[in-house]
Amino acid sequence: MSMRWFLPVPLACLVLGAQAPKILDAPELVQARYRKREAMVPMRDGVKLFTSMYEPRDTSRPHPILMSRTPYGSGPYGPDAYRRGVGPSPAFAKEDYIVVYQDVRGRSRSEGQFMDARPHHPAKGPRDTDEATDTYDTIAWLLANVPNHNGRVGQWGISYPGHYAAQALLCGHPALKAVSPQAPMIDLWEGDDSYHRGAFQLLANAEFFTFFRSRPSTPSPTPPPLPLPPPQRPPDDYRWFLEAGPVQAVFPKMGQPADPIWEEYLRHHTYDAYWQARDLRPHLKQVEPAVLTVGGWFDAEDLFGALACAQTLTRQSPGTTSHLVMGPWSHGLWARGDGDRLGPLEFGSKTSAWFQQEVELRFFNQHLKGESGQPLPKATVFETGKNQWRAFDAWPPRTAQPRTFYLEAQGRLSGVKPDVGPGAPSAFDAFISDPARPVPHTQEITSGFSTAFMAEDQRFASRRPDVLVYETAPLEADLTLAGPLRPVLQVSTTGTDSDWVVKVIDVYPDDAPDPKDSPEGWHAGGAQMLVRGDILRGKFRNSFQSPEPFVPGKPTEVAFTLPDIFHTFQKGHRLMVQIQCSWFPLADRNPQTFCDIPKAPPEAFQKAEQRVYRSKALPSRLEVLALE
Ligand code: PG9
Repeated sequence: MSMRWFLPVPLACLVLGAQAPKILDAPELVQARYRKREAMVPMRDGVKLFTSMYEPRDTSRPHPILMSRTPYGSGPYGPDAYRRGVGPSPAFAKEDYIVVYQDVRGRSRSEGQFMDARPHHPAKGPRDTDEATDTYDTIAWLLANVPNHNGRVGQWGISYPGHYAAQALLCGHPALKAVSPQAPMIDLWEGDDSYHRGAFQLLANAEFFTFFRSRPSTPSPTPPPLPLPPPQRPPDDYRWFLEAGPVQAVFPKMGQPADPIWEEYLRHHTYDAYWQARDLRPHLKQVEPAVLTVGGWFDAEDLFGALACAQTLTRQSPGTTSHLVMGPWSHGLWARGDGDRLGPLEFGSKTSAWFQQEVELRFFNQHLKGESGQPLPKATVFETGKNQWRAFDAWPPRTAQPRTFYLEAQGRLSGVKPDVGPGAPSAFDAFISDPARPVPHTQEITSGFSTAFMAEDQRFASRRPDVLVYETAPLEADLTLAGPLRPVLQVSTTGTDSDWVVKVIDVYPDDAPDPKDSPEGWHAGGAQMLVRGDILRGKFRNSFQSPEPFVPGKPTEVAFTLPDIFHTFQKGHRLMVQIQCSWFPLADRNPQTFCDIPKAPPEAFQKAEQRVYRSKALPSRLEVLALE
């Protein structure tokens, strides 16, 4: 039964906005409270990993260990160089955890060879290693070499460090009692950073690999070469990437050698053994530690991973104490900032500070310090549109009911299945998809991977002839959607491949009032605010491993799942669906001819006429879960 109740936290805290705890926001304050040590920790194969430990100077009682493992550098380096703060958030500043930071194998000051999202190997020999054994060996070393610990270890991390936290769940060390994978990469091809259902995440990867320069493995723990300076691009990525042409021309145009991992990503453009080996989901079974998975509804990088981690644990590891928190956050916003707004959206409370104090700190204190108190709910989820936290005993909520919205003529979206015959002239909508003029993913004229598009007004797109728009009449009552969204499109194309982008949008009434400090030039009246959008590369519609061409002109079903939402479309608003065949430069362009896209020559990029059917026999629709 889902419980509509405020979380076990003083309501005033929510209404007044959780007061961020006093933070140790300066190295000297950290140094006054913690003693820092550094060590090269030996793994079972002899490789040593750089590890720094911040040990509380208060030795009057034993303290738990809280660890984070990173490929981004765990500096500042040097026993006298202190971090500005220690732990997952300012709420931990005075909690006196023994906080440990480690460079993963092959990165920064650690020895060994780095491997991107290193696959987990369940069956290993005594000297074989992976992230699980590196975590196990590190925990064993810490317990044997760090004084004054209480024998209990936790791990946390956001994004790539979140991925290593998820990998830690597989390590099997009995002292590991609590883990918080936050925006973890779980499947880089299906929905996390590298691809989304086969569409290469061009902009994010171009940005990432210009700073994450993977260095050739060097056995000595010497600092990696400084990253190449980020390439200077003119402030218009849409134009810059369009003029760059096919995706393999991007790094040469940046004047930089292509990064080896970027090259690896492009070589593996289907869901082949390379990606299947990196999918953590099959291994998330019989997980012993308690788990707090954290994600953001507006996270453009690893929203998929957070939901996949939590839902896989629920399905495959029922004995695990597993909690999910989904807040109104972009990537990692829960660990910084107030979390009270995002672009034009306002959330009415300091959601990040509340999460840090009332959820994350409680989770670790309960499992690592044995603090009593009400256990966290199974799911603590922020309801956008109503701006309230809600707790459920399952996610999606057990009481959410399936509903279907059908595409109809004149751009209508309704709960009524169309009864138009298949041959009727009005049984479809059509547009020309031109790879030379792809639909932008944002109206911003910008350079760099801005994630503002996740909560952006889509009126710039709905005015284009190559974007189909369907919307309900003004809602007569609030409509709350809670869970995944599943577009089921009946389409045809004159090409042999195409991408399909579906966006679910909250349309504000024309008289909607502007928020108090709304962005310059934006008005709430008539706004078409993106709630969720995602993409499927059409040739993977039936199989991620074995792409199939479209038969030109043949009606074909294209169905996929968009990541969950928890959003109330308020009475008077409209539910809108937009459909398009490009989302650029967020995703690379599809030549719309069936080919090895990373190697596609410019001449492979062809216009195509796209049809979306909406007849009785070919009903295109959006399947949702609605909460009464
Ligand atoms: N999610 C980010 C990322 C990881 C791996 C590849 C590309 C991006 C990150 O760690 O921030």
